[in-house]
Amino acid sequence: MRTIGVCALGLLAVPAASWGQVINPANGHTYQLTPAATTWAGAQAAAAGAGGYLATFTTPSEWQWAMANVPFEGQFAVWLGGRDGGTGSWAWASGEPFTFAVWFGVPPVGPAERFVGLTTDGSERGSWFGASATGPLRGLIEIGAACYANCDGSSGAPVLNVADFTCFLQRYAAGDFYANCDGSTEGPVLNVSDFTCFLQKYAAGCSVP
Ligand SMILES: [Ca+2]
Repeated sequence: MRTIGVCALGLLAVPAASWGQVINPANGHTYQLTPAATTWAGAQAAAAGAGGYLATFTTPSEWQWAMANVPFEGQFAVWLGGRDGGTGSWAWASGEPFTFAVWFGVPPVGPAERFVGLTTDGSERGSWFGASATGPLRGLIEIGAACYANCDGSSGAPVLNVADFTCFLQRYAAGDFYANCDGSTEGPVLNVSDFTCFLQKYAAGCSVP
């Protein structure tokens, strides 16, 4: 008997996890934490695996919105996507211009302070700091609005094709937090709503690589 289908996949047991996602209505981007604390590079890899990148606060309003709305899940600090090439010239790994910062005190300098962290608890909450690459911290992932459905990360034309469906099914079956398209936080976190969500995002297209 063949039972593979949306309904059968919807019954797959997926462990409960903290996958709280929020969408910023101003830019349509999704923000969520990496599942585990790791190095800055590890967090960046996890962000890429989720279809995004370590968060870039390119405007004061984006930072303010995140501090008010992202569930930081008890973390005292998280990685952002900024780094210093060693010359005191900070940059976002995404390539966006680094035009704004909320350093606690003076801008960090030195080889032990080249990766940007965001303080998410205590009296310095909201301020940024420089840290060594090791952490470990969880990372704040930012996922662009139009590209969630580009599951396989392809850049050719068309960007969205059947490979993205296969990719989504595989990641769903694997319990990958990418598949939690609707951002639900209560079990089962992965269910049929995530298929509906994926289909809607696929239909909406993916115009920005
Ligand atoms: Ca951003």
